[in-house]
Amino acid sequence: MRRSFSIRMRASREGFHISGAEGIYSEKDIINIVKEYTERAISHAKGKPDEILLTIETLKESPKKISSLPLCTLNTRNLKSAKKSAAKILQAVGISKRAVEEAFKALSIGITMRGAMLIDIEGVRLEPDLLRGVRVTRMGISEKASTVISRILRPLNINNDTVKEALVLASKVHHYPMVLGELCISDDPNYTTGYVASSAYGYIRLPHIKKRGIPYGGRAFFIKGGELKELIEYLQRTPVIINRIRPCRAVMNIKDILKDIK
Ligand code: WAQ
Ligand code: MG
Repeated sequence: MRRSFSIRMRASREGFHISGAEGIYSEKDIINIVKEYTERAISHAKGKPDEILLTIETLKESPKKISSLPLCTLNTRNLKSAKKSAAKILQAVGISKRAVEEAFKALSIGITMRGAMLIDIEGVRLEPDLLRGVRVTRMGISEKASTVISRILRPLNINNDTVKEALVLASKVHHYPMVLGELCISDDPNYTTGYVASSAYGYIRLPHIKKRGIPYGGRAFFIKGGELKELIEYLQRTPVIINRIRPCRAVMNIKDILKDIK
């Protein structure tokens, strides 16, 4: 078996996070990826880092190969309709209104966690470290699948690292049956599109889920019953690589999305 490596980058200034990236690669790619990640770290819009951490780690198990979630973009035009649509989709997969409200509340108090909240379907927070959350790592996309997704996203004008990396993360997360849904809002003050994801409806982009200028965001994973420790172990440690791309569609409305439950 060919060895795989998890390569991760984290750049910060005075302890504050500036940028990060990660993927799973083979040995021949290491030098190029380190160069690419370093360039990203020193040329981020948030400014120059004073520390760049690079981790290159051999994976002890071969990565699990999975498909990406199907992707689409909702036609939301303002904060109110984006929030309403997010709530509708999350409730359609069995998450209570209270849990959705809890997530929006926690995402609006202005604290940025490094990882995600875990919320049960009734709205109870389950992550062991309430300040840090649970960080998903050890995921990537094969070179072929990356080329395919770029070719699909380009005509939709969304072929950028932010979308691709969020789709890879969500595809890993929602492969685990205990995860029912996800709400994500970027912490970048200029990035106002977020998403909701679920294995039932896929990755649904939500334009205007955030007011421009807000410097915090976050992720909430909605969890149904099961072994929490194993879920966290999967999210943090199991290597997963996307090697097949499912359909990506242009702009849709909420009715059409809720109609075609997979
Ligand atoms: N694991 C768990 N939570 C994370 C991780 C991770 N690996 N990375 C980030 N988070 C949490 C953390 O609280 C961040 O503040 C928050 O998510 C947002 O992270 O298709 O850029 O990296 O156009 O700012 C959505 C893309 C962009 C929508 C998401 O997230 C689209 C984005 P960010
Ligand atoms: Mg960010």
